[in-house]
Amino acid sequence: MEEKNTKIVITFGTFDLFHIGHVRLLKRAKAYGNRLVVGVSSDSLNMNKKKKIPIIPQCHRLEILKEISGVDEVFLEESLDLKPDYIKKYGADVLVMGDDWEGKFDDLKDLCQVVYLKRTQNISTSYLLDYIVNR
Ligand code: C2G
Repeated sequence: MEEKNTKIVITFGTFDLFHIGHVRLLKRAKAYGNRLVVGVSSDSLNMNKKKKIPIIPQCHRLEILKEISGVDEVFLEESLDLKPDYIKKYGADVLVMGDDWEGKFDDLKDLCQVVYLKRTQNISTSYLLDYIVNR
């Protein structure tokens, strides 16, 4: 049986106002394999989920993620419920998410390894937004 020498990692995010927390999550995620696929949540998914459209439009967020070293492929995440389909479509061996999602994807452990990583402290998109608005 031919040894599968690619280990595919998948992660998901909005990555709005791209910041150091996003960079460190992607870097640590890539360390779980040798190919990193990133699902970037669409503007409409965010409108449905967070009742607000991201500051940076999806086409720019996709382009930014595509240019991050260590990211091998990006795609538009259309729904939170499609993760099993995306994991199968991209042949992911590991799903990596920040620990603000702790336990939320344990039901996917029959499809792939599921890893929650500690978030980077004291930085977030909402914090940046508040800072900019109240500056
Ligand atoms: N993150 C982090 N440290 C921060 C901020 C974010 O490690 N200070 C991580 C999050 O935990 C997440 C990723 O960076 O794993 C992207 O974060 P967001 O853009 O906030 O994405 P989110 O709204 O959590 O994901 O299917 C999930 C959706 O795509 C939305």
